[in-house]
Amino acid sequence: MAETRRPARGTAASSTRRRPTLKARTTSTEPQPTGAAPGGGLVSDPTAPATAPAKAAVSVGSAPRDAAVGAAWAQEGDALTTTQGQRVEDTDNSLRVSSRGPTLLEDHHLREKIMHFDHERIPERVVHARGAGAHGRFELYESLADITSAAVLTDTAAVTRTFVRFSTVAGSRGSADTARDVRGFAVKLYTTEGTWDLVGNNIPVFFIQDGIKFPDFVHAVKPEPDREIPQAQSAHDTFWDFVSLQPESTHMLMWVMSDRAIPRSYRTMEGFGVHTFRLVNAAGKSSLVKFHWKPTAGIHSLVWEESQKLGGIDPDFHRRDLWNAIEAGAFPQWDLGVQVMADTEDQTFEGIDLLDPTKLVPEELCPVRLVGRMTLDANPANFFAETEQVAFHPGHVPPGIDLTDDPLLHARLFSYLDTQITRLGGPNFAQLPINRPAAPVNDNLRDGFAQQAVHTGRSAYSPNTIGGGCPFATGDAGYVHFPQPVEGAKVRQRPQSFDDHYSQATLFWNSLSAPEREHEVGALSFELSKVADPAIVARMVANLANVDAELAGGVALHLGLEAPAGRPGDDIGSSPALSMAPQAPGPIVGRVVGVLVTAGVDVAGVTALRQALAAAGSAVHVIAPYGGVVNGRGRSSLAADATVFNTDAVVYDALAVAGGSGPFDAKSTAMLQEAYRHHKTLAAWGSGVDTLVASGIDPEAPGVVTGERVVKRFTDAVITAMGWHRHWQE
Ligand code: HDE
Repeated sequence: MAETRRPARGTAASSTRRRPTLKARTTSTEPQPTGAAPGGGLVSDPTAPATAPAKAAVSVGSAPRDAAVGAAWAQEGDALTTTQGQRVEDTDNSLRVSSRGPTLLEDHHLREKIMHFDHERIPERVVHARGAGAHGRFELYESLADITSAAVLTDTAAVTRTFVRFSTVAGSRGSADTARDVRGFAVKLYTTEGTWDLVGNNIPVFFIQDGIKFPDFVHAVKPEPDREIPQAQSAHDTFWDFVSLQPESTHMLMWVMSDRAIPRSYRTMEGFGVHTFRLVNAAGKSSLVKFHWKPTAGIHSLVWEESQKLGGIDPDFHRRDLWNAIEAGAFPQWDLGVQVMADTEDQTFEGIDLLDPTKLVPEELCPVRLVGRMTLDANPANFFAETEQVAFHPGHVPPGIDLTDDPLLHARLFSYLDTQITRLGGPNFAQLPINRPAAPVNDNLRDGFAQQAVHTGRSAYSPNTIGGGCPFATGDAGYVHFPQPVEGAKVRQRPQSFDDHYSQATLFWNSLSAPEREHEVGALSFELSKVADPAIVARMVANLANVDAELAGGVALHLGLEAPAGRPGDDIGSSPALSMAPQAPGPIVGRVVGVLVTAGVDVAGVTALRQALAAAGSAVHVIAPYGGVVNGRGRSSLAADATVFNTDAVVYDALAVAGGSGPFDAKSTAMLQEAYRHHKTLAAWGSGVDTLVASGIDPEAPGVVTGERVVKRFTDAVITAMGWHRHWQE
């Protein structure tokens, strides 16, 4: 599609009523054929030939940005028009009787412009309202043909287009990215056999075992209904009231109070399908499976103080990070992993009930088999059209992938279709460009609000003869549900195997490193200190005592309470895979280093650092005392990316002090001290080392890199230090 957009014209220019010369149109103004599929299929591509079978607007492997950009008719030609294509004379002055008189109702352009504006917003998602998305591709590198017939998991030559939306759960659309919360990790894979939505989270378990409790849980965590406080936070009475009465939430609480709930970036989060799904192979054999997304950039978090400050300094921190990484070509990547387990009669694995979404399967017991890679390589062209209007559904699965009887999953299967009707204004949301499958569509669904398709033909029913029998159901060539035998009485009961609510909470605690445990205690203490009702706090601390005595004791100490006795399980052991503590320095792709400079800076040193870090996928931002250009020695100079006035330490993964610079102001000193307190990498060369020392930073401390000049040894040391992400050793 030719680009026909131009820069906006200035108000002054347009108010002079100068009539711009219209450029020749680059696309045809002839009415487009509305092709019809045999039997009256949906023709979603207006350029499709009139006789072609129904086609989706996008195809597997097509460039995502092109596929996502709206139809040419929406932005055709250079002239401003009304929705009816009438060219607009003047859009800055409404039609009125004399320049000082009343405005005329007759002004259609005014009424249409205001009417449309009045309705620009749609209801935000009832949960997961705040999010950011990106386009990408999925490439399978190991076929799972032994356990599934799904093309997306067997065809190693295919490139499957994807769209991912990351989100927080509790906050409103405008809330801060860095709030303590679970992150949604929803992936739409536009497979050749229909869309597969893997609608997961960055935490492998959930708060409740049965979906019927979800409205209760969400009402408890959302702002309290009388005062609508607090925004995007679980640190309040109703949340802790609910979860303290619900031992089944304890395992998930351990995750949400851990560093997992304050990720450094969407790019550094794991993703989990949470429920156990089913894979079915060509011979009809079923296996049980848990899906994982493993980030190639490592799993990293913020510290709590950073997360709180960033909420004010940059509420878009995660959204910006994702956008910038993709624009810079540092494409975020995840490997898709599967834990495959036999589909036994009791659907348990090593005593773990696979239908219980509050339980995980430790990777040490069932290794994660990595089979493919997802790369996010394009930002959305339009946030509303794509990120806001994307509609996921955990029941969107292609043949070869099937569901289990997890009672949480089953409630979701109802909810996601239902919620879109309110949010997206009717039942035709699957026709929105971002929601259209790559596979051809030919359904007998008709009409409804915002129907986009011009269906043709007389028969929209099956069976028919008038439409030549089309579209016809394909029998075994279509989606066949796994024929799982089911029997039993109708009851409102959960199996006994769902009853153990503490063992895996203890397993999680046992698996954490010392700093991670400290953060867990700190987070629980912070949250419970915000709870006004002492009975709720006491009940919660008593629950924690069933997880671990040290945990409950630590929290009680912070709150000034007596540590209650509990009954934590012994011999639970640990699962090292649950800890985020790196065992070796990892990649630093997408990280940002702030370099403090003043006049006199060693420009060549900054340039060398920038080049070395760029080669490792990281960016250097020059932080100067003022905007514009900072002069270095001789005739050299540097452009400022930020100023000490408009940025802060929490925005960066590491700070450096450039040689030749100084003296620095008090804010710069405070930034260095804060980065040090947050255990980040600090670097300095030449006279910059003196600045570190004068700021009270020990140049010999772990994670502090110093040198005379920016040479390879220095930049290598910076890259290695950043690869640890934090230096917890005091
Ligand atoms: Fe969701 N969830 N959920 N959820 N969920 C929604 O669907 C719901 C659950 C998850 O970026 C809603 O389209 C119920 C688990 C993500 O657009 C809604 C239950 C997991 C997203 C809904 C759950 C999730 C949603 C709101 C309990 C992890 C954001 C808007 C039975 C496996 C998707 C929408 C996006 C969104 C219902 C539990 C993940 C209301 C009833 C467990 C990532 O339909």
